[in-house]
Amino acid sequence: MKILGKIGLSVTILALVIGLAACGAPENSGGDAEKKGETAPKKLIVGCDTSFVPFEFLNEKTGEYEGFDIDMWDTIAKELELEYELQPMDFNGLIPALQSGTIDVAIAGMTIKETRKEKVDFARPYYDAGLLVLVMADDEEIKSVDDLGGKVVATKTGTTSYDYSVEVEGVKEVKPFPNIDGAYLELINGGADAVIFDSPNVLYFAANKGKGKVKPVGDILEGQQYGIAFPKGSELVEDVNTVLEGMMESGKYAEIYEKWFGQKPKKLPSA
Ligand code: ASN
Repeated sequence: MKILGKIGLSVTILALVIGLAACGAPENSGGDAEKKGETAPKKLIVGCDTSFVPFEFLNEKTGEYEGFDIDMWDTIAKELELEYELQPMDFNGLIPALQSGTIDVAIAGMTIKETRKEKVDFARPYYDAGLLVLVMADDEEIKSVDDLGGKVVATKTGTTSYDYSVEVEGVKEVKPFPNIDGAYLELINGGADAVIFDSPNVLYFAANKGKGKVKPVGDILEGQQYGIAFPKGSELVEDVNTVLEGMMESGKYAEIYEKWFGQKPKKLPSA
């Protein structure tokens, strides 16, 4: 009996040891799965433009991208506990990249329009904009879009400004550039008489890098709204809409807006 008792005890200890080892096993295999990326949270790839002041641009001192769009997305991602990585690219490449799944989100001051809605899904509008004509500071001839007859207009490829420019009556030539900085340079170097582009970008450029060299003329043309774009059917749209609404109610939106545009928004973009 005594011997049996001892054996019984040893068996119990052995069972305990095996049991403990077994308890550790799922943790180990979980670790392996994580290494294979099975349980690790997916890092979203967020496409943005390479240069679209003050929405997204490279801060040459820090080597980091910054701007209104960058702050907007960072706030949304933090709220939704999403990990992400920025992927700056030519504006024209963003929609194809969403369609092919190379990127998961695009935030690039992208105007919501019907033809784009056929290819991607947009969250609710987050910014109200329009278009503006920019000319040289000493230009006495072009006072508005009505004076562009016989003139050369530079703008950015694949944008609403390109679509608009080719429809302006009498324009001699529309020169598209993959990046708006190229269009501004063309104007300053005398290769174009005007630039037509998004009003916040034109105003920012005229007040900063282009100060004293260029001036915006005429009224703001064609009201537009910017939206964050996702691949068709993305489940993120609803969550992002909820966060956007919350940011507009809480004042966080107005705070980010004021940081980049120097004043609180006159009105919030309507959904
Ligand atoms: N808002 C314009 C567009 O979506 C231009 C841009 O560069 N974002 O076409």
